[in-house]
Amino acid sequence: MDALRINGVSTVYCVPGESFLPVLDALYLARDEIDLITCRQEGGAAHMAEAHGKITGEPGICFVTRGPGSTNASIAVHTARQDSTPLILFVGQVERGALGREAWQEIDYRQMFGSIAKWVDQVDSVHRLPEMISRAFSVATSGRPGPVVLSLPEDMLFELSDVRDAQRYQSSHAAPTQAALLQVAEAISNAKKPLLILGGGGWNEKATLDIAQFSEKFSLPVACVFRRQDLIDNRHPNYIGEIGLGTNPKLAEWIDGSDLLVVVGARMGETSTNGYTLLDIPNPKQTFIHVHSDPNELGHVYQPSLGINSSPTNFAAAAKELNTPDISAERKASLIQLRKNYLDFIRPLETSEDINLGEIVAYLNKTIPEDSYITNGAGNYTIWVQRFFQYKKFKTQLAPTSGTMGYGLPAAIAAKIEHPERLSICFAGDGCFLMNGQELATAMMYQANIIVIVVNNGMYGSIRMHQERHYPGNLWGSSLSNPNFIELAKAYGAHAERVEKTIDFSAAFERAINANRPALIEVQVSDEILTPRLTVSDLRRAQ
Ligand SMILES: Cc1ncc(C[n+]2csc(CCOP(=O)(O)OP(=O)(O)O)c2C)c(N)n1
Ligand SMILES: [Mg+2]
Repeated sequence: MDALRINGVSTVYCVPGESFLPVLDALYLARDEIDLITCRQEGGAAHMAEAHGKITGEPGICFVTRGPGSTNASIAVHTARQDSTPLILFVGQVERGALGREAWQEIDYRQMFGSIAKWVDQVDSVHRLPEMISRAFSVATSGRPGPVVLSLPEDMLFELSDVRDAQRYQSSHAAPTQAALLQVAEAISNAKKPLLILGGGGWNEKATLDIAQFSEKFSLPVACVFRRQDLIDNRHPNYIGEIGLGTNPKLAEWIDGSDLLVVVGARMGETSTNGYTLLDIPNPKQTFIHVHSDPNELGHVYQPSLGINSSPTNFAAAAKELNTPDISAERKASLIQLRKNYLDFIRPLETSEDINLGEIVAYLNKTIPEDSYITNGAGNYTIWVQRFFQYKKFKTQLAPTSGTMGYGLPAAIAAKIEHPERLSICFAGDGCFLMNGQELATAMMYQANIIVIVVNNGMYGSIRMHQERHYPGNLWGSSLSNPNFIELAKAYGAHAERVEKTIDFSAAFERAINANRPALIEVQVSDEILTPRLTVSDLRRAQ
């Protein structure tokens, strides 16, 4: 507990287990300084800790029990890995004398988490707790941030030791050389159709402002990769859209014809390259400048014309100091056109349906405070959120690049716990919501007054879309029979109501804000609508 305190921890998420009773007792003794949030399922607890890590840049902390506790929590280790989020998962372990016997609930965590965590280890000696916990903080936050798993054998936790505390952790980050920066400046000055692409982890608010300034100086259009749209204020005149699962075709066209891509922080993974089709592998035809905090990421898939090992924060701070070059009138004009394409793209489309999800998202976009959190999980409903919402402040988008369902609710709760004064709005599909719906109890218990918007289409819509494409008419395994979401939410003690017409949303939303407790709004949508521009009938006609 001293090690956690020294490293600045003020909130711990858990589902308790008998395997770490001494830790619970230490948390009891530290209760004035460290809040303990007890959750209903380790997947919820660990995702809350992961969201805490996303928001604060400091490792989220989660304690779970051995065996089943750890397998439940593993989903968030994967999320933290793909999202480059600092997270420390502490797992109770069987006593040292029984290790290797497949004792009750025993798992070898080094093997289990080996390929998804940045570091997994077991604290076999109580004397080494300060050393190993310090290392966990350094590893989770340095370079490309990520998850650490520490296993705690039960008998070790009962031991006593007289050991000095370690100092607060320091994270280390690479920075660009001056020579590399000058090469970047030269490449951008010579380019006719450049694009700055932002993504990845390890950013902070200052870095997002620095990079925006850099883009202004060099008249660079800026795109953000999948679910990293909050790395620049989307109202900024240089922001031209998201490269994700529903990329604006005009943006994709610009990328294809571009002569220079400056990628800062993003890995350019599968979701940001239209399934590895957007850029040529291993040598993109565009001049490809790749700035990444992990040197192993440079040349991992795409061989850069210039690879720069730097954190996004150090790169952004240095890049904004570069001298402003002369920018051609054509380039300035193309930026204006690209921005216009973006603004056209986020205008909600007409629909004859009772609910226009685009209009609902656009309403929130116009009305809620800039620092409100918007969270989501996975499913086709997220396409509307990501397309029609403009993220305005750093880390207001809590959305898993890992594409995990069930993320939005725990993330919204963690955000509300961290910043009770801000609105925290979770979008969930009917499928997504029930992956972690039990955490509504946690929201109630800690008065985390979130607003959940459940987009109910009675199906795992995203899967239905893929089925219709590949096996038209053979719908199998993707329909849902739902509970009454209103009654369900009310049973938890939440405020709840259903919206069936777009026009009724605003009043329902106002009531949810003023409910003074967690609230759920069910938005009933048709199972005919797959995306803002695609219906089931369209697909069938096209077959
Ligand atoms: C944990 C997890 N399980 C399964 C999937 C596969 N999957 C992706 S989207 C989806 C359907 C989501 O349904 P819903 O939340 O209702 O959203 P909709 O697509 O209907 O809008 C499924 C099953 C996933 N991404 N994550
Ligand atoms: Mg659904």
